[in-house]
Amino acid sequence: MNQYSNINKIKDDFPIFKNNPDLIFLDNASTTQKPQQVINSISNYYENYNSNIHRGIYKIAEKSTAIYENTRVKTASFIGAKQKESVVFTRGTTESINLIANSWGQNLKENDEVLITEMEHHSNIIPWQLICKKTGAKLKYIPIQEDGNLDLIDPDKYFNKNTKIVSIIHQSNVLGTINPIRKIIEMAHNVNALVVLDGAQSIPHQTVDVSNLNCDFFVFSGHKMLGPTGVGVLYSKPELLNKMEPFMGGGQMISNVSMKEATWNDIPWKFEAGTPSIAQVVGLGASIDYLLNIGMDKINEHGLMLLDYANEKLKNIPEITIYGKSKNKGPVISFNINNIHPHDIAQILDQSNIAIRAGHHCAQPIMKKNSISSTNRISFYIYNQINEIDKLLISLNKIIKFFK
Ligand code: C6P
Repeated sequence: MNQYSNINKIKDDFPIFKNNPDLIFLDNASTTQKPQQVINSISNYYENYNSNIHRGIYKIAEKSTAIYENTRVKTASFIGAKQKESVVFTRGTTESINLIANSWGQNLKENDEVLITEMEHHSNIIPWQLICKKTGAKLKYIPIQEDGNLDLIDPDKYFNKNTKIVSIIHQSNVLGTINPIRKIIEMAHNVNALVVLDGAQSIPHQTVDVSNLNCDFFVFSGHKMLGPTGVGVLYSKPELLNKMEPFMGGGQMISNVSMKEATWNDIPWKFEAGTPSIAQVVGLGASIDYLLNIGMDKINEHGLMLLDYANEKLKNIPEITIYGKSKNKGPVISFNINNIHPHDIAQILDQSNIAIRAGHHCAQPIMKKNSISSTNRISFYIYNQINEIDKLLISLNKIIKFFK
């Protein structure tokens, strides 16, 4: 038993809920709120040892360097990476995928194939569209079925000797679907393709072990797992990172620079150009401590309990259509209400201090597949409670009545 054995107490750690006592925050897939422990770690850095890293030969600079590098070790352990050199700090999932597409993507040639899926976030579509345009490689999509699962019935249609990289969302930010990544990694490796896993939505809710999964790249953002914005992670195997060219130049990513050329620092620093997001990395470390203190299994269980509760209630409202009915889902529900625009719904809910997301959720291919332009989306995290879902349902029922 630790102080978090009572999940209801967790909310007390989040100052935003003290400052906004009526706030019902159901937009956690977009970004999560921050516990006092994370906020304190960032203020502590600025108040007590603010300094650049890897540069200063004075006490506070040595402290900030040590904490930054210790967070790399902590992050490696959090995701099951065997070496700390596998962890590159970026500004977020989007930057991590752009790094892979630009650095590793330089290997692509005409007729090579990049395989993604119809349920990707734009951050896992656009970087590949850009590099395919540059190299002449083809971008192929695994389709989504009616139920929100990927159509993997005939894998030979998608995985073949030309497939060089498979970049796939671990848990959909719209449908909630948790993809069968072990099977996908196996199918990709059978044709010698590498696998990028977009873990932006999975890492906040479940234990991910990159070594056990044997994925080649794993990417995520700090701000969706109680950490600050402006920090993310790119995990890869050292042998791959060593072969890749840098993504951005400048700062500590070099070993030696002459007027004509340069050689590169060792990994992971080869990929960390310029002054990194030091305070944000410190905050990420505090968020990992916070999550581990509660326990990822407990976090997962709580999210799924809320998901089941909300799903049961929403599916019994005839005016509501839910998108994504996979049996293996994370705590996200996208839905529409007959003839009421999601933006109207979100705006009305906001009058009752209920924050949900309405829009295409940066996943327009899913919208097009369902012949819609947007949905409402609710997404849960550790501080959400059943009574908040009940309040949401009361408001939704009122909205439905009003528009009838
Ligand atoms: N999805 C959402 O409301 P960044 O912005 O780089 O931290 O994360 C981008 C990203 C990449 N992949 C997935 C699966 C994501 O869900 C996101 C961010 C937010 O759904 C903002 S659009």
